[in-house]
Amino acid sequence: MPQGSKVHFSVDKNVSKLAVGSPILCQSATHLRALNIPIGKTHKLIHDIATPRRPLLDDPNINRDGSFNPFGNFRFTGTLRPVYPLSPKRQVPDHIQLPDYVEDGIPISEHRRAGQPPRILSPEEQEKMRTVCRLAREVLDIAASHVRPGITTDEIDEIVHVETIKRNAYPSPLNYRGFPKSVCTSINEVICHGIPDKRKLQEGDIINIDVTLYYDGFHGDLNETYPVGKIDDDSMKLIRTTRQALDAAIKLCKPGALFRDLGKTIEPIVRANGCAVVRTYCGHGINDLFHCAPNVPHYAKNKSVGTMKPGMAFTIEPMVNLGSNWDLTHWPDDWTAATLDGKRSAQFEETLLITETGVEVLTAGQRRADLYD
Ligand SMILES: [Co+2]
Repeated sequence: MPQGSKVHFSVDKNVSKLAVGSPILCQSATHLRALNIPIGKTHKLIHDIATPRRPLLDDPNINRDGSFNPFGNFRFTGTLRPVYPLSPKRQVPDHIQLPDYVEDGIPISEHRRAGQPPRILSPEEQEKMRTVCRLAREVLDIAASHVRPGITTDEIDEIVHVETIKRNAYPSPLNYRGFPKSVCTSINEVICHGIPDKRKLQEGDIINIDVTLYYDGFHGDLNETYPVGKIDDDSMKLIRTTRQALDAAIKLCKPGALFRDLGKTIEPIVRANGCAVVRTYCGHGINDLFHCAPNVPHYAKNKSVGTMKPGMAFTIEPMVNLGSNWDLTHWPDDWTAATLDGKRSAQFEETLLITETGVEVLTAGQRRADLYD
């Protein structure tokens, strides 16, 4: 999951605690008043999002099965639409160790340690990073094996959630800054932070699955972009270019290398293939915090500070758009980041550890034939 300038979900604290889809949202206004929950625009908004609708003959935002697009007045940049209602909030059993933001969505320790230099992990902490990153890779690979036309992103979310808990880990995205699901699923023109919903994958789509696990006090974060069935040549080139750019950046990582130099390698590869690097979201430090220093931009001529040192863990996760436009806009859900021109976007992410002699790709997986051969 990239770090960046996400617009924070600005609902009243009492209301934001309620999961979309939670039965309490469908109680009467009197009931909400009795629970001391403010009623107003926000409640109406959440109520609207959480409730299936009856199709009207002339409403293009309501599908025949009662699912619907909750942002009918929004000017979408491409053809993808959200398909609501979201499924109810998934539960986490009591024995799972939880990060600090689970209750209220606020990663308080990230705020507390903001501005601090990147942490150097002890050998024991490095071993914990290895473990959680291996588990995260297992979960991503299982989720990816289910990618096919007809599966919904909510079904992928359920797979990620169940497989994460099977490993006694917590799905880090769940309620992180209020994110409603256990994984990010970003389709076609969505750059990142797509919310799993009832939309079925279609032949020719591309989908990024971004998995983060929290286990034994540490986070492990990775993502990959996959074709759904047969995809067009531009989409395949986009995916391969993005992977190539990440691989080239990883090769630079070693003690003494500068974080600001990674973008200098990524951007020319991307441009040479007729694509653009997203500037709004960056890679990030990762350890007992989900997102922390260093900031890792993927574009050239960035001013990121810092030198890589043994024991630092961070992600590199370039987001690459087809064409020349790197800019993005957010859907009214305040999460989904989509390209401005509606063209497709791809991403790959690995969590890395700087060692005495170079770099260890903690989330490394099997070589994908469709990316290299
Ligand atoms: Co990330």
